[in-house]
Formats: sequence, structure tokens, C-alpha cells
Amino acid sequence: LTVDAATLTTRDLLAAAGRHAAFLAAADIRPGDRVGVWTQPHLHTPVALAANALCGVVSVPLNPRLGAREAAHVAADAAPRLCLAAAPDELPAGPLGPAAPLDHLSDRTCPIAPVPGTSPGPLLILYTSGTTGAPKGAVLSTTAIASNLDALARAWDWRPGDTVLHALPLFHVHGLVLGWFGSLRVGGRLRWQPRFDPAALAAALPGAILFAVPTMFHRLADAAEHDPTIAPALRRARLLISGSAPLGLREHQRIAALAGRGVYERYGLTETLIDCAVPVAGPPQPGRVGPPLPGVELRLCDDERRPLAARDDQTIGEIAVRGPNLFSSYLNNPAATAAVRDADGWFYTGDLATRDAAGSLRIVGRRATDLIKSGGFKIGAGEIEACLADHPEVREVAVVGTPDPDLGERVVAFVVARDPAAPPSAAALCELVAAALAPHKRPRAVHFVAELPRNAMGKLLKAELRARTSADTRTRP
Ligand code: MCA
Ligand code: AMP
Repeated sequence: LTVDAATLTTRDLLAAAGRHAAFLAAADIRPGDRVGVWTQPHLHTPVALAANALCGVVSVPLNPRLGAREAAHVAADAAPRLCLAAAPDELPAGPLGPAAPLDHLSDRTCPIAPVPGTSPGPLLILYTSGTTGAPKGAVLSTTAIASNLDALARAWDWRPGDTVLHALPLFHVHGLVLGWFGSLRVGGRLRWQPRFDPAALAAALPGAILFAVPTMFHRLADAAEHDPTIAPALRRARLLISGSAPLGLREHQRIAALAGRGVYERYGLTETLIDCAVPVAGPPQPGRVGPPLPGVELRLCDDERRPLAARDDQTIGEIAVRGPNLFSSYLNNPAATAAVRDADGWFYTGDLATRDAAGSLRIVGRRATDLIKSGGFKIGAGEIEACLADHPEVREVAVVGTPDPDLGERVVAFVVARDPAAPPSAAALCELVAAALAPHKRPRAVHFVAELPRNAMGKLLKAELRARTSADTRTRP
């Protein structure tokens, strides 16, 4: 593991896990207990996540920029026994339980205890936004994670000699499960750059497998226009892999032109881990996410959840998956779990796709208009709406995602002010969201409108809002 200038070997990691086992025992934390991990940009963060796993402790990785409302929700829902943090004074006071520093991980004078070992049961609880309500905690087992990583290793010919490079956060599947736990499972190296910077990423790229979200490929391509080091670095990478959101055809072409090689896409969700991947044994397939991974059953379904047999690359259906890769449940939320998983074990993703004769999928959209993917982060419109509706001068609000060349989608709020002649400032509304939720959930634009479009039944017409740039719309900076 390399983070910035520091490198730890497997032996170093195992020693750190031994010290962690002693630390947990002293804090009376036992296998199966839940522990928050404030995923700060620090070497101790991935080490703590691996050490928790080796000690059979369930990690609840948390965005270190979590807003107050989200922190209070996670604290109440997951009830972590304590919250581990490399820099505990940065933890918000209160909700997340006692903050515990991680100095013991690198302090060789600390006591060592036997490492209990990973349990096959719950390993992680990852919070993911839904269409409505607060984020839900997806419980992921060691068995699900291990089986998925083994399937991915085959699809990507991922080997012990490989180095993965990424600049992703460690509180989501992409950076944590694939990047970090994947490297551990394969027995390879991870080079983690906690802050994304195109030039720094490019400098570490030769020989490495890059895991990145489409926004990062977009910014790499932009940076290559004025930085002559980036294209040669892209050419010398071992493999370029994109996921978490669609990589547009234009971006595929820009990278291919710069790198002289294509990007392989894969597709998944927090709840299912990775379902499909373009195998590296063949050429990249711009616009496609590949066939299901070995062991993953996949169907396209109609609106009544009946399977569609078509492999014509035209018939559109909702992707449903079944297999050992699936999450166990949403924490404390059997109703939400039952809404997405049927009695036969099929999980309904909400994503819409076509399938070609070879079984490779092309994702064409998603069912819910209330989910936004921005920079690879899933954002529930309802969460932002609930926050803005708290403002005393707001009568009604609707939040949508609109296309953005850099972020994929941008968060845009439509607001009906209580007094249309004196609406609140857009800045005040953004600040309200910034205080309550993580920064990527702030609206990029606020439009003040006289009323929200609804159909005869009173249902809000979000598609109309997305299309709208109408005359009664006043935009504030
Ligand atoms: C943002 N900013 C704002 C506003 N919005 N400031 C004022 N008003 C606003 N409305 C601030 C941000 O806080 C930030 O400030 C700065 O503007 C730039 O923000 P942004 O453009 O969002 O870029 P960024 O902060 O540089 O982030 C881009 C990123 C990031 C690095 C690509 O989005 C990222 O890490 N994405 C990865 C997401 C991910 O890992 N997803 C995996 C989910 P400041 O500079 O102060 O911070 S797992 C998953 O999806 C499945 C399983 C899968 O398939 O992988
Ligand atoms: P999350 O809940 O953050 O794990 O996000 C999962 C969602 O990301 C999926 O339901 C898809 O909508 C989207 N997604 C992930 N990978 C891809 C991809 N390669 N192409 C298109 N959408 C993707």
C-alpha cells in the first residue's frame, strides 16, 4: 500500500492489524461490532479498514465531509460503537460516538494481540442514497465481496504483480472494495492518491491499472491539452478502467486518441457490487459495460418484472441480477430491502439497458427521475429537497439532474419562493444544503419559478423541469 510518500508491505499491514486487535480488545470491541471509519485522506484510513476486516469488525466508512444531517442519520441508524479517525479532532462533535485516534497503527511500541480473522458475515455497511428519504446502509458480507473480487480478477486478468492506482474516496465500493480490498485479495499493490489531481495521477500511471470515474477521465483528457506529460503516461498504463457512471462516447474517443488504447467499462451498484465488465481478453467496447461477470445471473425485465428474452440491442428492460455478489439487506430497513429484491432473490437495479447477441449490455438510462449521478456519486433528489424545504422562505422545491460534460449530471434546484417578489438568495440555499449534506450534493444552479409543473393528478413533472429553460425562470449566480 502506497499513500503519498509512505509505503507499507504486507508484513507491515499484518503487524498493524495485530496492534489494532489489541486496541479493539482494550476498547471492548468484539468481532461483529460496528465501528465508524472517518475516511480522511491519510495512510491510516485504508490500514484501519483492512485491520477492521482482519479483526472481524464491521466497518461503517464515512465521508469525512458528511453534513450534520447525514452524520446524525448514520449515527442513529448504524449506532457505531466508536468512530476511528486519523485526525479525530476533525470529527464533528456529538453524533458519531466517541472518536478514537489511529496512532497505534504505526506505533511499534503499542501492544499486539492475535488477529481474530475475517468472518464470512457482514464486513461493511456502505451508505447509499435512494430516491426518497435518508441514505440506506447496504450490508455487504465478506462472502459477497470475495466472490465478486475473484470474478473481476478473472475478467481483468488482475494478478499479484499488478499495481492499482486510484484517487477515489474510501467510503464507496469503487475505491474501497475494488481498489483496496481488491488489491489485498489479489495480493497486488495499491497506490492511493487521496486527492484527485490529473498531473499527479498521470505521474504514477506507467505500469499501473487505473480505476477512475468518468469525471476523472474527462479531466485527464482536458489536462492533456496543456500538459504534455499526460498522454505518454496514459499510453504506458497497464489498463484503464472506468465505472460508477457512464463514460460518454466522446470521452472514450478522446482517451483513445491520447492513449492509443481504449478504456474498459464495468457496471455495478453498492448493493450488488460489480455485475458486468468488458473482459480485457477482447477489445474495449465503447458504449457498453460488457456481459455479466462469471457467477452473476442477469435478466432484462419489463415493467411487471417479467424477463425479456431479446438480445437484439434494441429492446429496453430493467436490469435485474442474482448471485453471491448481492448485499445482505439494508440495515434496519426490511421494507426497503423487499422493495428491490424479490422472493426468488432477484435484485432490481432501476437501470435500463439493451443486450446484444453476445450478452453485452448497453445502459440507456434509469427508471427513477429522482436519482442523480454527479462525479460518480449517487445523490437522491429527495434528500436535497427536504433540506431546501426547511428554508422559511421556500414554498416548494424540486431538484433534478441535468447533463453536465464534466460531472455527467449536475444538481439543479427549482424553487418556488413564498414571496415571489423577494426570493431567498441562491447562495443562502446552497449554504443550507452545504451545512446539512456532503459538498457534492449542493445545487450547482438554483432557478426561481412561479410554480412547479404538474400533471392533472398533481404529479410533479420532473422531465419537464429538466427540459426547461423557460421565460419565467430567473437564474441566480
Ligand atoms: C461543489 N462545490 C461547490 C458547489 N458544488 N461550491 C459551491 N457551490 C456549489 N454548488 C465545490 C466542491 O465542494 C469542491 O470544493 C469544488 O467545488 C469542486 O467540486 P467538484 O466539481 O464536484 O469536483 P471535485 O471536488 O474535484 O470532485 C470530483 C471528483 C469527485 C474527484 C471526480 O466527484 C469524486 O471523487 N468522485 C468519485 C465518486 C465515487 O467514488 N463514486 C463511487 C460510488 P473543494 O475544492 O473545496 O473540495 S460506488 C458506485 O458507484 C458503484 C458501485 C460503481 O459502479 O462503482
Ligand atoms: P451507487 O449506488 O453509487 O453504487 O451507484 C450505482 C449506479 O451507478 C448504478 O445503478 C448505475 O446507474 C450507475 N453506474 C455504475 N457504473 C456504471 C456504468 N459503467 N455505466 C453507467 N452507469 C453506471
